[in-house]
Amino acid sequence: MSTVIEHIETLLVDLPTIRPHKLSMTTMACQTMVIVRMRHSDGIEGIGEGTTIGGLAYGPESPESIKRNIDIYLAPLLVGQSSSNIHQLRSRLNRHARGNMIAKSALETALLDAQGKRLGLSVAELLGGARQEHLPVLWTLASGDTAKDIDEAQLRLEQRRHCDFKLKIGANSLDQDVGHVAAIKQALGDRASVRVDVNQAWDESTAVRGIQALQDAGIELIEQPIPAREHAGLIRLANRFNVPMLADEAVQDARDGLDLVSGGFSGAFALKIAKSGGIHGVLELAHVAQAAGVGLYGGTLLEGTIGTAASLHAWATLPEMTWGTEMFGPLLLKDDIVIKSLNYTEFGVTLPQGPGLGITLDEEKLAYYSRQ
Ligand code: MUC
Ligand code: MG
Repeated sequence: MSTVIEHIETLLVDLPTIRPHKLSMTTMACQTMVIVRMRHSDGIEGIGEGTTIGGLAYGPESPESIKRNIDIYLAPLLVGQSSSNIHQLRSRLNRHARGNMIAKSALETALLDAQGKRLGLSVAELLGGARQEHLPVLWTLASGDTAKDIDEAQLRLEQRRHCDFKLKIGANSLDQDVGHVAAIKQALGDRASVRVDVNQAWDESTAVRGIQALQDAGIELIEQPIPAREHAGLIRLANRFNVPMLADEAVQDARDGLDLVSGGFSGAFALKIAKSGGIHGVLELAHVAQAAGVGLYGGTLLEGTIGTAASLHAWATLPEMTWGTEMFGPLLLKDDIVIKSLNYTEFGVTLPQGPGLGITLDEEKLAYYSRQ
């Protein structure tokens, strides 16, 4: 008899951050992850993670809605189904439930983790094999204080932890933001690549002024300067400046990617398993980017170790990413809920080994940080 999905449990897990993390739309002091535990009839458990930023500040799914929508709508579509045909299970979810990409991503991760454990293969191996075992990882400077950000960057450089930095801007006036970014770039000089993420905060004319000043200051990449839906504006900015644009909120899945490139976009796409409903969806977007000559960047919604590991298995199957990755989520958190944390060395992270994700839950920590 074939293996079936027997039970799906979801847990809300709150982990404090090591310092306030200031973005244009919210300041985080804690990260909330939705952890999925999916038990199969062969006794195997797959784990997954669905995480967003700042409740409903970043996107239409909140941690609480992810948990409830899995519990009430998505889990019943999977329980009792055969465990191993992941494409069929994805189609079933998509046929019966619109949107909910983060929730679907968490479930697909748990399915892949279980399938890998069942077959004795890592998730990257299930996807055809890893082309890279060590991936570059940048760090986001977002304390909200220029001097603190410079100290933080110097320390990361000395530790050989990170040499690429992304600055979160858009919450302050344009002049303040440009002054902050230029001071950090000047302090770090050629030792570091400095990029900015505006998280949609500017209108197009502000973006024209801001990007010109940032380009003059030596900034290497401008992420999502204007609202997500303004594809035409993002294409105009990409064509206007030498400094490349990184589409993030504007590009959820392969369809968005196709719209942007067919409209004349050049630059790079931030890939995130959470935006695309999981690993298979995000790889479809990556393939559109590759075909169109758009650069790849491994993005995060500040997931903990489980979501970060899932993303790493996906990125590992791609050729070298033009802009590296930002898979630093676990480093922003004060503690972890897994037995063995990811290994961050030499300006990057190592792909975890072992069947499935290669990650084991720490039951005590999980119980301690789970919301009652
Ligand atoms: C985003 O929009 O890129 C990634 C790193 C970070 O600090 O925030 C996220 C979300
Ligand atoms: Mg972004």
